[in-house]
Amino acid sequence: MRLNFKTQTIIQSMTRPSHLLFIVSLFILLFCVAGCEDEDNPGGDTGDTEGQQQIESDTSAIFLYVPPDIWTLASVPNTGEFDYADASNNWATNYLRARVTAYSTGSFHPSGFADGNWGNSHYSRVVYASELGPLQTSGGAINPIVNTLNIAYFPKERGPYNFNVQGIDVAGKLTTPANSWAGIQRPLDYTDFEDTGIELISFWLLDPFLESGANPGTLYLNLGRVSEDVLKDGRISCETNLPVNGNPANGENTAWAFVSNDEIDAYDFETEATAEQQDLGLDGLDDDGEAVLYAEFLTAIQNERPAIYDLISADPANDNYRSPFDQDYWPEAANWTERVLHFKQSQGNSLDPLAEQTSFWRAYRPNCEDIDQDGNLQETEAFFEYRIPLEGNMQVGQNHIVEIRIDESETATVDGVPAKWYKFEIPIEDYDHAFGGINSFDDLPFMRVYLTDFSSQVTLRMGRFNLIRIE
Ligand SMILES: [Ca+2]
Ligand SMILES: [Ca+2]
Ligand SMILES: [Ca+2]
Ligand SMILES: [Ca+2]
Repeated sequence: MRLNFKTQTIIQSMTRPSHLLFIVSLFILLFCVAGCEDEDNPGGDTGDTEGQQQIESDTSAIFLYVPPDIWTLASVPNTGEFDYADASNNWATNYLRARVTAYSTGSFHPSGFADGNWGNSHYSRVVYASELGPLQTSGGAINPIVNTLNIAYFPKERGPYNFNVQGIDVAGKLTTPANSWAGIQRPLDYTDFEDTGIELISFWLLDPFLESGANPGTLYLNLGRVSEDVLKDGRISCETNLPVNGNPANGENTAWAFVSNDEIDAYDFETEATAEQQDLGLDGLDDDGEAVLYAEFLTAIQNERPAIYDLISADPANDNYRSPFDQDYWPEAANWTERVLHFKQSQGNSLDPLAEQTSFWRAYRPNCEDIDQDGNLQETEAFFEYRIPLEGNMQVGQNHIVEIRIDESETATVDGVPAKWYKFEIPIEDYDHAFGGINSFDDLPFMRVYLTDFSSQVTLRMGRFNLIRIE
């Protein structure tokens, strides 16, 4: 089991604007070690700084897709859509949470897997930059492979910390997948969009329905203040604050978690040995501890869903990590959209012995609700919401779609189906709703991305997911 804590620190520090000059060069180094001649040039050779890249003389892109593990589990959106979203210390807050995984893929091809298993899907194959058209730059090399941010959504799979007995069927699946939701969120480096001239959210989306029937649903983007309190108890859950070496626990249980009373003094695990003790998930509990804190839920499962009691009680919080590359766990025929199911889980994710060989699949950042690392729990929900209904055969002009590209070349075709990409350009000012009284664009410190209304699994594969700054 090998963790590279120095590398981890570098990745974490990427959230800090002051470190970004340092980071851009390190980023190249870091990922090129893992085989990244294929990067879609994330700020690399142009000499640009601050996590952005000049794309025209007066335009630059701020990357939202890197680093991929900066995206963490989202708090429940308090939009009125999801019941009890504003309740505190109440399990009902999470009753509709399903499973989501965010990960990034470039050219990486794990050893030990046949091409047919790894690449024979639009949602795991290599994407060449030519599929998305030329990237206009003011200089520097263009790399041939696009590093995509992939968001896999599983509306039938029970999300972590979802204790809704009535919402789980006798097979352990969620009973009303179209009502489920799940999402991810991240802090932003530039929060004053007026001052920095950020005017657009831009991304390419691979048609999500190339390998499945119609499964319409909705993608929502939130910009502004979204709550960091994922386990909504008014307290910061942070793995690096959990007890080590048998120290008496200076903390207490909420309805959701064991939380420390100490100030956070680190966002990295100190050593591999401390990681082994602290990598317990947002609830701060191992599976035995979960059985105690969530005993009421387990008892109800035993009484009302006895057939799945063993399954559920093995991981009561449903937060245990499994590598997509774990050949003991996944049957050989499991496809990659299935294999990522447990990738974003927070218990045991930092201890993955396979992480070193998995390049962009790193998941070892400690889990912590304080994602902007300011020592405070941001609980306000005040944000602009952008609503993007997704269905088959969308057209230019619909849903902020500005361009459609179909690529019939061999590398972009799977089982006779060519790639179809939609380019979205969403003006920041063209929001669908403003929640929590927000009325200006000068304080937008977070982004949340969530999905709902889908009835079955969907993977959103996004290329060049950027904020566009026009100077
Ligand atoms: Ca909390
Ligand atoms: Ca667990
Ligand atoms: Ca963890
Ligand atoms: Ca914070």
